[in-house]
Parts: sequence; C-alpha cells; structure tokens
Amino acid sequence: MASNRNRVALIGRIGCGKTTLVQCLTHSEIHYAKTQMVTYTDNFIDTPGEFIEMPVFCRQAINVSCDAGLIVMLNSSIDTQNSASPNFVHTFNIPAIGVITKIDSPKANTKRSRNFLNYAGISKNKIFEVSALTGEGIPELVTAIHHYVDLK
Ligand SMILES: Nc1nc2c(ncn2[C@@H]2O[C@H](COP(=O)(O)OP(=O)(O)OP(=O)(O)O)[C@@H](O)[C@H]2O)c(=O)[nH]1
Ligand SMILES: [Mg+2]
Repeated sequence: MASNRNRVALIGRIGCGKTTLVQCLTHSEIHYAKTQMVTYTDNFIDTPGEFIEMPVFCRQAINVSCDAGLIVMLNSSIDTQNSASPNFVHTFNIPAIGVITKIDSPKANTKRSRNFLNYAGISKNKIFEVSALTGEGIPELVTAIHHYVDLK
C-alpha cells in the first residue's frame, strides 16, 4: 500500500485557503479551484472544507489524514466561525501545526484564529501566519514543514 508518510494533510473550513497554499508551496500558478474530492500530490493531501464543516464527513478527514507525515490545520483570519472540535488534532498520533491564512486582508483577525487553532489542540508555538498571495510567512512555514516532511 502506498505510504502517505511524506505527505502533508491539509484540513480547514471551506475557502480557508488550503488549495491556494498548496499552489503557493509548490510554486504553481495561483488560481481558484474548489476542491471537489481529496486530492493527492507528491507532498500534499488536500481535503475539501466540507470534511471538517459537516460532521457526517468528519471521519473522512480523519481517514485520509491518519497516516500523513504532518497535519496542517488551517484557519482563515477573516473567518468568524470555527468547525474544529476541541482537541481535534489529537485524534491523530502524528505531528500537527496550525496555519493562519489571508493575513494580507484588512479584515484579518489573527488573535481569533489563534484561539480557534488552540481550541483544536495546536500549541501556541506551532502556529504560523501566512499570506499565499503576498508570500508573507511562507519561508518560515516551509522551514517548519521540513522538520516533518521532505518536500520535493
Ligand atoms: N487575500 C487572500 N485570499 C486568499 C489567500 N489564500 C486563499 N485566498 C482566497 O480564498 C479563496 C478560497 O481559497 P481556496 O484555496 O480555494 O480555499 P480551500 O480551503 O481550498 O477551499 P475548499 O476547497 O472549498 O475547501 C480563493 O478565492 C483564494 O484566492 C490569501 O492568503 N489571501
Ligand atoms: Mg480547496
């Protein structure tokens, strides 16, 4: 069976920026593409936001991520709502980091995002603030990911 040990699983609400972050990290063209199904690439498992937003799909988020090398839980800094249950990331016996997206937005509220990510079980020192559009915070995130997964 193929191993996902060298893949990063991305989990977060619809539109939080998972696919855009993968495009940024893989130096691909940034364009909007709604994730319709779990999408595997060399180093990433991109999940649809419905997996965390709709309880009926939540087990799927766990199933497809449970043998990844790293869980990245994303939260958009402009999203006022949370969908992750308390300590959600501790469902997995694998490392997890948090990523706050869209920090370029004038409406960004990173404090709120930090609270949501803490609530999901991510330690305060494992949260990274990024903008996939401006590139801010991306080098620090890449360094952090390299601690767990060898990105191609
Ligand atoms: N301003 C800004 N917009 C962003 C950023 N990242 C993503 N977006 C925008 O947010 C929208 C949704 O981004 P996606 O990457 O498709 O979100 P997703 O989490 O993959 O969403 P689903 O596939 O529906 O689960 C797009 O219009 C992106 O351009 C960012 O860093 N800054
Ligand atoms: Mg997507």
